[in-house]
Amino acid sequence: MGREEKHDREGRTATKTRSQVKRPAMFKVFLLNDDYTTMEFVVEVLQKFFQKSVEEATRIMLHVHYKGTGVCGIYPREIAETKVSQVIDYSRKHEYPLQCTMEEA
Ligand code: TYC
Repeated sequence: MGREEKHDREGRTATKTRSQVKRPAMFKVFLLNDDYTTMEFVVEVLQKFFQKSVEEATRIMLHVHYKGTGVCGIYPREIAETKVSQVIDYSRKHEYPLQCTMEEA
């Protein structure tokens, strides 16, 4: 019995510790395909805002082009929101309709 009690107490302590150091919610950031944004521009965006190499950026761009959407990265909420705004603002400035969204991972 003594052993069981000790086991239970340890379990409760571990649970409490975990809840006190909760990891932040993470969000996937997606690019959406369209018929007007150039492939070169999408590769540039992936390098500029998501720190991708030209090879990785090209792979992601082609995935989005053929599948309709694709993940560019996974970030805490505020960083994901900033990436979405940066991509949309930069694309508008260059007169491209490129869309970027996020959803909880
Ligand atoms: N479909 C575009 C084209 O053929 C290229 C493209 C890829 C656009 C990915 C948006 O997120 C995108 N020019």
